[in-house]
Amino acid sequence: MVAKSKGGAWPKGFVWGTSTSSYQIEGAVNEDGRGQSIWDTQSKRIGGVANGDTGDVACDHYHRYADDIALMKKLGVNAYRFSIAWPRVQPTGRGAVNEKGLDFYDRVTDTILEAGIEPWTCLYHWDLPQALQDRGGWANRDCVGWYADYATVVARRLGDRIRNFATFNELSVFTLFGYAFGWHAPGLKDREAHFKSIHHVNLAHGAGVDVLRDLVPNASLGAVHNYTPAVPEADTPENVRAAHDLHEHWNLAFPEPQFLGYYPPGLARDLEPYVQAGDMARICRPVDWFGLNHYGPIFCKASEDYLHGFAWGDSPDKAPNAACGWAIYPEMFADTLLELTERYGVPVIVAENGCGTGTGSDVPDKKGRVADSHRVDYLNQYTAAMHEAICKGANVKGYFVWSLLDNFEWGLGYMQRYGMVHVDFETLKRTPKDSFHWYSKLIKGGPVGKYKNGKLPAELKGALKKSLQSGT
Ligand code: IFM
Repeated sequence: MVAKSKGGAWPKGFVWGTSTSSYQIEGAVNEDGRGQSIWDTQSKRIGGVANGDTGDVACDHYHRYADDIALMKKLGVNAYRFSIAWPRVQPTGRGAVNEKGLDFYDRVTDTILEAGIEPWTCLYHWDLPQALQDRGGWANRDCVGWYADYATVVARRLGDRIRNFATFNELSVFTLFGYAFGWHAPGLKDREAHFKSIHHVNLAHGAGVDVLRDLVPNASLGAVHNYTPAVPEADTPENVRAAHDLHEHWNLAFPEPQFLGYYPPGLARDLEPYVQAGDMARICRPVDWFGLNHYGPIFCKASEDYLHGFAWGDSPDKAPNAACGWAIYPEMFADTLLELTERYGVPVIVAENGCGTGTGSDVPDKKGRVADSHRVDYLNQYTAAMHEAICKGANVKGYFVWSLLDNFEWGLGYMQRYGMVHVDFETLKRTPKDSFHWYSKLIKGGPVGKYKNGKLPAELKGALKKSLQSGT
């Protein structure tokens, strides 16, 4: 239990970290035998990524990992979450293993450990080998076995030094955006493929947990979910219904079967044709924590233009804004932490939280200072809300800022920056921003800030309640 003090008191052994992912920072896409991923394909497709940006070079972390880990040491984090690129380990996703790819993750792991930082590793942060997509990707049930084989290779190689593994990152994002909305790789808008991908990713999670439990001594396992309130943008029956459906897809599609052994009602109906005898038990394997990625609520609306009838809507006119212009509701973060503690009964690790800003912001001044007060403001408020939730009983054991470095932001390319370290994408020079120094102080026990209690208008609060209570 944490003392109910205003600042500085965090649970003993609290994990303070920062997160990155392979395709977003590594670059070196054609080096040392790496195969192609679906994001190589997506970024080379006209219109696939803003400005035609690609991850070909990204932050060049493949060559600069030692400098980046030295920065983390300076930052003072005790944990670092990174992901492994499946196509570096198995260039065609199946069979032949690429030793040079594994060697890279060996070097990264050893350097992290030498810096006194604990590695937290995610097996899948969206860069599926293209060769597997050519066989249907996650819409093909065989992908479950391919993933289990890949997990086995990684566990055998790194499991002697890494015990914290996430099976997947943001399962609902890459399935929804990749198979239903067409925004992300593999760029599909296919109802059946989307439903199949949800179920197969759930099965792969279960298979991954089994492999890691068998092969990694003292393993600490989980999946990293996005979970955030889905608020109707206006209180109409259509929007309430849309929010209900979005909540099932975004928040519940993966945690419910993984922790509770069943799909939420609407999805259960849609997925029924693909669920075989014994599947729910295969998915529902005991894990050690709930990985939470949370940035802010989604305001949503009904729309026939999207496959499932829901779409992103507008935030309320008088929404509380962070300095970056985002509508922010830190108290909803606190509510989410309490809700997850109660619903799933395992510790929560906040695996991502952070603030993205657009082109033109986060620029070093003449003296080289990057004064990202918008990010400091955001992080201050969200960590204060987390502190409050912990004091009220939320079982939160760790917090990772997204992200260490400015990086390749998927469909937005390099337009949006999330880093506590500025990256000049011409020279690749790294410059710690004000938020880097702020986070460093927080970790050392600096004061917990205050948050402005951004309240939802009563009408929307009512609409949110209706959507959560409505049947399908
Ligand atoms: O950059 C992404 C990350 O890959 C997944 N979570 C959200 C981040 C910011 O959009």
